[in-house]
Amino acid sequence: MALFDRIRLSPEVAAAAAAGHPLVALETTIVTHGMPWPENVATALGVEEVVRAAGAVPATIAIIDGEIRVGLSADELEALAKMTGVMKLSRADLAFALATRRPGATTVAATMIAAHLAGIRIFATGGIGGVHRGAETSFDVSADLYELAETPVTVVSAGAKALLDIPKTLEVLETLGVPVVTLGQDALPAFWSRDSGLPSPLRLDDAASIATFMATREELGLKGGMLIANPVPEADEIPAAEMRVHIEQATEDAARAGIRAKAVTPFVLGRMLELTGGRSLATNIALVRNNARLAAEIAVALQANDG
Ligand code: PSU
Repeated sequence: MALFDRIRLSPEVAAAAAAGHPLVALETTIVTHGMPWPENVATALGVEEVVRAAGAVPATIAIIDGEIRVGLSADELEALAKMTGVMKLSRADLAFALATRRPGATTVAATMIAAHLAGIRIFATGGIGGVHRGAETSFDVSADLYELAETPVTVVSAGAKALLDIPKTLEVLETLGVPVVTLGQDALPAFWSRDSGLPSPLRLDDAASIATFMATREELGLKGGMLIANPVPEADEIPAAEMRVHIEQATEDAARAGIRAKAVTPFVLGRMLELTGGRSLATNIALVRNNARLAAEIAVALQANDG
């Protein structure tokens, strides 16, 4: 079976690709494993609108009926958001879901692979996976980091999720040659909070400069993507000092419950929601929307450079 039999573009995405319009890839693990119903589907649909309003076309990615679907209808998105037993797919099991026709949501790593196959260079998410706390004994390091080193897609995030070991995550990204660029400030953001307490390796101040940096890496023939860290808007942030207590509690709870590997991030995000009385979810929604806007602006700037 040829590659084109495995990928199906929605009519909106196919028309945009044919016309050379800016496209932004969006993932679905955040829908199936990152947020509860019904906020998950409302957020996903709202994020698509943010991309459209900023002049680009959203391409939400999932695995349905043995195909990589690039662009979902509202009904398809809602069905996926309600479904139980959806696989959380990364590089290791993306093809497994296709081969066995299991429904699958794409993580950052799998979305990057699918976006690249579809010719999309920019992708917006909430926060990437990274090196988990205690990785020195658990070896739990997200495949997202290795994908950033391999696949030429720029990922717009609010930083690595604060539940991770952020200094170790930065070290691995540096070793792998992945640029980490924070928008508009010197400090690396930490997902729910604007300041991780660590300096960002690189800083740029607008979408056009990010597009120029991407083009320069392409000119040099450097493989892999890059990570953009876009601080959550001030009005929506929860300060790091306040989050620290909840993160410690949630990770302790995960360890006590014997939660491991792929299940850790969804469990901890769910516990954070309870511990913060819903505030972590409101902040998560705000930061994803903020990232979608920036990703669309970068896609528009890239197209202006190309044209
Ligand atoms: N951003 C969010 N919520 C999420 C994710 C990102 O706001 O749930 C997902 C992404 O799909 C990312 C995954 O790839 O969490 C990381 O999972 P892990 O830590 O198991 O690699």
